[in-house]
Amino acid sequence: MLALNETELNKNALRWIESIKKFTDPENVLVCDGSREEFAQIAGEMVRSGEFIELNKDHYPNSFIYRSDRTDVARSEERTFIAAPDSKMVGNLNNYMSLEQARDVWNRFFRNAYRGKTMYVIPYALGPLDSRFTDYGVEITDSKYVVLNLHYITRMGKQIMQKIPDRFVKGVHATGTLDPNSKYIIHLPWDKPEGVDADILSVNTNYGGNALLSKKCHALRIASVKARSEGWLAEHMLLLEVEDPRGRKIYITGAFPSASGKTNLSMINPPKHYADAGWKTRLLSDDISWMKIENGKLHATNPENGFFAVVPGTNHRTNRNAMLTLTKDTIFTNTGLTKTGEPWWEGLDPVDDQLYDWKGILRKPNGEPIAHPNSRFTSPLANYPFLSEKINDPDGVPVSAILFGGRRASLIPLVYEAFNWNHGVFMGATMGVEKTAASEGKVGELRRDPMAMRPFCGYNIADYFKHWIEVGQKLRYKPKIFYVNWFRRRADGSFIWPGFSENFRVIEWIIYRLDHNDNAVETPIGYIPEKINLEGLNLSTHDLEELFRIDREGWREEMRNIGEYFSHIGGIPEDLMREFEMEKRRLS
Ligand code: GTP
Ligand code: SPV
Ligand code: MN
Repeated sequence: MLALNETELNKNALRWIESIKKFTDPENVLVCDGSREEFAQIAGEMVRSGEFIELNKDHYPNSFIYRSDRTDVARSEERTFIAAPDSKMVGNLNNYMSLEQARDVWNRFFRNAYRGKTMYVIPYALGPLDSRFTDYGVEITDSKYVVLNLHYITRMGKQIMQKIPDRFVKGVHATGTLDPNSKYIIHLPWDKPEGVDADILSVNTNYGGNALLSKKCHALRIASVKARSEGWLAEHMLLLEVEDPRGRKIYITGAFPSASGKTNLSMINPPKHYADAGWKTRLLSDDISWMKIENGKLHATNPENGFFAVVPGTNHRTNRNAMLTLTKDTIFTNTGLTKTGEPWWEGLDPVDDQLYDWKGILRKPNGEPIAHPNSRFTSPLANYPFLSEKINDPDGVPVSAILFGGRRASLIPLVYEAFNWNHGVFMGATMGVEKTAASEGKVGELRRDPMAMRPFCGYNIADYFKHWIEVGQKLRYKPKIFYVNWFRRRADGSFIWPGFSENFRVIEWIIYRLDHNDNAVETPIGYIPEKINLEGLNLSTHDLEELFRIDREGWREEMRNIGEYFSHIGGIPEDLMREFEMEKRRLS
């Protein structure tokens, strides 16, 4: 850690940091250098204060459990705001805040917020160094937990300091009281009210997407606004490299809502018979992709440098590569803990002994989850055993297919393909999904989550749809768009589709469709596979029918619901309305 006068930050950045210091009145200011020594020192302090529990060093070296406040366990969409001069800029799916209100929050909660505390300054880069994809930011925080998470999920510290340009994204986070009713996560993508010099303000929370401002706040909400004005896309998407048996590499992105399978698909291992045939998979991103138009193609990169990923359900059968990733240099948030100092969660082999639940209570498993359903692990990308060679490529990788999808117990087939780009945009824009534990609120309820960006688009979603249409118009080589649903259920509630590595069978069909015109059946909603490799899967004929059945009455009901959703948003671009009308006609 460095004192302010020891850094290589530019004058602008230094002046900004001084002004925040003056307003928040910390005991001292430290600029993070990103070194292992710095990590060890802060982690040591957290172990001594009881904020971190050090795990069993033999099995989990340099790894810790952090228990967040019991009222602060997921992103808070209700408390997330976009502040703008005009509510029309923000749209009906975001929470609008006036610039005056943002200034009030700033004055009420940030003045002297760091009194008696250390103010940490974290200079970070989003994207590979020296790439035209890359954007820079500085997060100021009083939270050691935030500092250590950013060590893993961003490129940060000394190597970044002298690269911070005059204009960078300014984030200020204060842990505050954690009072749930006074949580604010505020974005200021456009004008700032007088006296507030920041793009992101976050207070009275210390959880994930609320407090790690590089992630959803910068890499999605602020970046999406920038992306629109500069003609690119900042998306809540995984990025996967698939190598076929001939050695050709294919890049696939996928937008699935929070806790709906991005990390798992990005870490997929082909089933044995595919691996034996020569198929390989490598990871580029598990959560966010930035995509720019290059020579008429869509090129993608991962702005992040690590994982902040869902833990429950992860095991050697479902996601072996995640298990290999999280066994060192990892921060666990809200998992359980065994008496021998190992993390535990639902999905691991049962333990009959008592263990500590996510609240720290020692008890036997009794049906109440031991790990919080939204418990997470934070690890650096470098821990991952099968990274793409292109992970740091300043040009990114060309995308051939875009997947949309979410949890849907019925109606949506296992996979279907859009007729064309605009139809694909319609599919993404109208994604209806069941809510998960990744954000506060009722789990399971159906809601529209366009492109998995409902909580993350920094501006009016109708303008965002228009932007997607326009990006398509600029692309000479358009990726094909598909919709997938791993989550269709039987009447008894069980999943029909085995999921996880078996999803590779769907990927194989998708890749086949990139090159060929056959092996597809046209339906009113798009193309479904004529044949898909289901060998060795234990699916009944009824299951199979269910996976690909197009229930026309159900789809007409879906269209009525989409109609209401579109009128709620308002201002839907004409091209999208045309897709909607055509889909309704095909279904009638
Ligand atoms: P965020 O990090 O919140 O954005 O989530 P994500 O989209 O990366 O979801 P993730 O891959 O972490 O999966 C969330 C949950 O869904 C985990 O409990 C997984 O075990 C489960 N899951 C993922 N893929 C599948 C699948 O193919 N089938 C089934 N049944 N469950 C899955
Ligand atoms: C998500 O909710 O999509 C996440 C977790 O990736 S958080 O960083 O908390 O937003
Ligand atoms: Mn996510």
